[in-house]
Amino acid sequence: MQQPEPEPQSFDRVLSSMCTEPHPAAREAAERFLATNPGDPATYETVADLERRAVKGLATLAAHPTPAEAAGYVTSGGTEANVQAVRSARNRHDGSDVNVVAPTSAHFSFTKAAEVLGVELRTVPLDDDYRADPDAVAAAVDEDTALVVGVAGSTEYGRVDPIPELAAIAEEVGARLHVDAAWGGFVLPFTDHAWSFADAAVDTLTIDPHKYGQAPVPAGGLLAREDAALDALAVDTPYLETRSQATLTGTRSGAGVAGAVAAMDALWPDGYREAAERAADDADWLAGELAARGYDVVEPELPLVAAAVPDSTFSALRDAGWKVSRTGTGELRVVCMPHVTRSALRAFFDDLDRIRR
Ligand code: 0PR
Repeated sequence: MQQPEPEPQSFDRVLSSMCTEPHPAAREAAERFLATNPGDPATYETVADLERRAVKGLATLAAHPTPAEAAGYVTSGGTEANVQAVRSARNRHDGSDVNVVAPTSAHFSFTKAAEVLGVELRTVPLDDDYRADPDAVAAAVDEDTALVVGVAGSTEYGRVDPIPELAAIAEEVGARLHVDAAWGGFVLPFTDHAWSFADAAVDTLTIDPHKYGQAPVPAGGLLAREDAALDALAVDTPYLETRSQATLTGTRSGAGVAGAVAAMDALWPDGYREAAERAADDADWLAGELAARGYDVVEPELPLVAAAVPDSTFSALRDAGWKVSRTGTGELRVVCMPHVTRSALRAFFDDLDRIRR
């Protein structure tokens, strides 16, 4: 019997995802490159060229000093980029008893990295506005610290850590600095936060096209200031035309690479600036509306709003079809992605007000 074609869920009520509707040109480019494998660049030369363009584009966003020469590649997502950053720092560090120091706000991919790579993950407390506390980081590092992690756009509260301070601490003990801008990287260029290669001695950086970059999944991004960071990841590939491979996965998505390039071609910089500005306005509006209803709101820094709502309200919103999620301490979390329109937020408040009556 013929089954109906399953349709992906609509984005109308998705308020907590970090993915979004891809740009139409990105969707189309992804489809064209579905059967290509940038993991074999000597065979799939066009997609390999596109990947160099993707890296140059990402490096431009992240203010790399020489974007055309930046090292990096299009990963399967932020998780792979973060795992690889830890792996690179570990491989470049002298000594075997390596540790990584990260704020407790760091994404759980660092927990995976530490487990897989056999390094110690030292998580340190945040300041009272959910940012990495430089004093706590300074107290946690030692000569075995291979990597200090700063988050530029944290998953739960959208906070930007004090990257220049963290870089100085890393430098003092001979550690590298990794910035996780997986989500924030396509918004931060339009703010005055210090987060990029130009702002501090950043060694590696995660910046994901498949989040705010409006590229199709899978497209994450790993960038490095120097080639040595990627060289430290390379393994020999005896039967390929290319001699070595620095990626974690072997066969990779050419669709992700082509989609990322098409999205950046279409949207950098004006389209991304407009999206970032609209999202910032919406987040401020949302925070104000929640506060006006008496909820404790964590003031948005990037377009992500958290507010303490009762469990029963949260459940009722879920029952009404709203895809909302909660922080570790139970606050409702709304990520103002490009698909989250003001009219969707108004509909959300219509439901919230009905639930509260
Ligand atoms: N770094 C940061 C700061 C992140 O927020 C995330 C994902 C990652 C790294 C890992 O990225 P990948 O998921 O691409 O490997 N943050 C979201 C989260 O864990 C991911 C997400 C995306 C969750 C879409 C739900 C969803 O619908 O919450």
